[in-house]
Amino acid sequence: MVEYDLVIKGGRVATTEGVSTMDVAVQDGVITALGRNLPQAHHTIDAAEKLVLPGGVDAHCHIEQLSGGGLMNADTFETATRSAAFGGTTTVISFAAQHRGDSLRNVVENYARLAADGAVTDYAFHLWISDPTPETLERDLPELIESGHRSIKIFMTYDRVRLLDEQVLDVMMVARKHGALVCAHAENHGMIKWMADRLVSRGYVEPKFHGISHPRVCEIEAFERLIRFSQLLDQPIMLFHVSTAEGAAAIRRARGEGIKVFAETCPQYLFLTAQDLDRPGIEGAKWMCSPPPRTVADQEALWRALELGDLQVVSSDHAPYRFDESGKLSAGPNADFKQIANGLPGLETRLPLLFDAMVSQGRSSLEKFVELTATAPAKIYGLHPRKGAIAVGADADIAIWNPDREVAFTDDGLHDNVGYNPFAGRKVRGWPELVLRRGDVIVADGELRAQPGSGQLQLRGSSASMRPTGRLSPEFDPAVNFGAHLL
Ligand code: DUC
Ligand code: ZN
Ligand code: ZN
Repeated sequence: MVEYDLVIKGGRVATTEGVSTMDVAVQDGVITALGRNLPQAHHTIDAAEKLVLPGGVDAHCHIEQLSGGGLMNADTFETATRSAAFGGTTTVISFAAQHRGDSLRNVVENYARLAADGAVTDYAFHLWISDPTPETLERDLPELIESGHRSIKIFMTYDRVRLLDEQVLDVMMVARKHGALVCAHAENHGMIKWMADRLVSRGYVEPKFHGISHPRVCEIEAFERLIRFSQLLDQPIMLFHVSTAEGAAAIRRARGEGIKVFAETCPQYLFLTAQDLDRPGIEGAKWMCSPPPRTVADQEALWRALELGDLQVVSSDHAPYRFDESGKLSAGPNADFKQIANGLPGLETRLPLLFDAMVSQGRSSLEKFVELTATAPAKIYGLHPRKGAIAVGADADIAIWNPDREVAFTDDGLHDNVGYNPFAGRKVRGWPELVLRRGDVIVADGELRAQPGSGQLQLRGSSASMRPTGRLSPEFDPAVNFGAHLL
C-alpha cells in the first residue's frame, strides 16, 4: 500500500545526536516517519552511499538590501536564494533594513513583497533598526515582534545606521518586553573612524589597510560594552561575526558569568586572513569585509570556541557586491578603502567549506556540522521545530550530500549575481547534490527546479533563547533599588 508522497531510502541520516542508516518518509511537505524498510511511496529517492542532512539555515545574509554605506547589493531574493539552494541551504534570515526616516512597518512590507516575488528558499527577517523613533519603538517594533519577526539587528558602527548606547538600551528594552533576540554588529565606531582617517591622510589607501582600520580591540571593546548592556537589562543578545580570539574569550567569560550571550562566526574568519587583502592595486577589495579576516591563530581560536559551544552558529554574512562600478568599484578604480563596500558573497560556499573542513578533513564531526549550520540557528532564532532538523514533524527541508564529490571553486561557478568567489582556488570534498524544500526537489542534476516566489515567509514564536534569565541586575531589582520599578 502506498502511504507516503516520498520516501528517501537508505541514506545515512544525521542529527546533532548521531548518524544512522534509515529511510525518511515525507507527506505534504513534512517528515512523517523515520525508520528502516518504510513502505512504498509515490516517489522514491535512493540515497544509498549518501548523507541525508537537514537543509542549512543561514541566519545572516544581506539580500536586495541597501548597505550601511548606502549601496544596493548585487543579489535579488531570486539570485541569492538560488545560490543558497545550490549550496544546500533551505532557509535564510535576511534583513528588513530600516534607514533613517523610514517607517519600520513599511520597510518590512517592502522586503516581504520582494521576497514573496523572488525567493526559492524559505525565509525570515531580522528587524534592522537605525531610526528608533517613538513610532518605531512604541508601535511598529512591538507589533512586528508579536506578529512573528522575533529578531532585531542593531549596529554600533557605520555613520548612517549606528545607534548610540542609550538607543541600544531602548531597543533592548522593547525586545525584552515582547520577546525577541537582539543581534549586533559590535565594533567601536570612534576607533574605526579615527584609524581610517589617519591611514588615508597618510596615503595608506589600499584595501589591505581596511583591516588595519578595524583594530582587534574595537571588537573586544564593543563586545564587552554590549555584554554589560545585556547584563544590566537581562536581555539576551547575539554577537554577529566574531573575528578574534579575544572576542571569543570575552563571550566565554560572559557566558561563564551567567549572561545570556550567543555568538556567530562566518567562513571568512575561519578560512581567510588579513593577507588575503594584500593584492596588487585594488583587487584586495574582493576580500574586504567588516570585521576583517584576522590571523591563523584567530582561526584556530574560533574553531575551538565553536567546538566548545562558546560560539553556537556559523552563518555566511553574505553581502554581495560585484567587482565593478555597480559594487566594489562604485567610487572608481582608484578609490581608497573607505570608499569601498564591505562584504563577501557566501550563501553557496558556507556549507561545502564547513563540511570539507569539519567532516572530510576530520576537524570535527558530522553531528557538529549539522548543529552549527542548521539545528542551532533554527533553535536560537525560533524556527525550531519546523526547521533545522531531520525529525518527525519537521518540514522536509533536506540536502542529500555526496560525501566523496570533489569541487574546485572558481570565480564563475556560483549561482549568485556577484561574478567572483572569494574562495576561488580552493577544493572541497563533499557536495549537496539534491536539495528538497518542504518535500519538493528544488535542486537536482545541477539545475534549479523551483519557481521564484515559491519560498515561504517563516513567522516565529518566542523561543527559549529570547527569554531573559530572570536574574535581575541590582539596579532593576525593587528589593535593592529603593523600590523603583524600571521594567
Ligand atoms: N560587514 C557588515 O557589517 N555587513 C555586511 C558585510 C560586512 O562586511
Ligand atoms: Zn555586520
Ligand atoms: Zn552582515
